[in-house]
Amino acid sequence: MERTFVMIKPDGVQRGLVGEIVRRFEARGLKIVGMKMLQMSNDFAKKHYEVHIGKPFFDGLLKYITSGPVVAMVLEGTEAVAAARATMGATNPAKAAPGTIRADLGLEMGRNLIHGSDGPETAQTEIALWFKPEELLSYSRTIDAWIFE
Ligand code: IDP
Ligand code: MG
Repeated sequence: MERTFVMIKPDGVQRGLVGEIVRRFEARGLKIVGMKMLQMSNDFAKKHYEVHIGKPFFDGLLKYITSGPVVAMVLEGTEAVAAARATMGATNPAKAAPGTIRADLGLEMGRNLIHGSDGPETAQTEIALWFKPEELLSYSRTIDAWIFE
């Protein structure tokens, strides 16, 4: 089983879309193994988005991501990283495939509602940045046999 990191951005919280977004991951079968709400500091946001420092959109991204509370979670399941990215849709909501979170709920790149790790290695780094080991739970659900073969 793979784990990935997903975060509902401030626009998702402000627009009352936390339930709608979490619902889509749960409906797909992904298991929530960690979840918390917080407002990112500038320093923490720079750590999270370190790879984007210096890019033209970075200042706007920093302002956006620190502008209000976010909901962070770790999801577990078969190919969780790729599955979560597919459920989120492309970075630009205007070009994302219909049926994805970004296409169905958003329009612009700088208000694209959700972050998700882009690969298994990034997922491990981001999970370690956001969660202490004791904040992640291993448990089984009675429905697991109907989701995992
Ligand atoms: P991702 O979130 O799909 O992995 P990244 O390229 O890692 O996309 O970019 C991180 C975030 O930075 C995006 O989700 C988006 O919010 C923001 N971003 C990226 N490119 C642009 C841009 O050209 N304009 C405005 N915001 C951008
Ligand atoms: Mg990214």
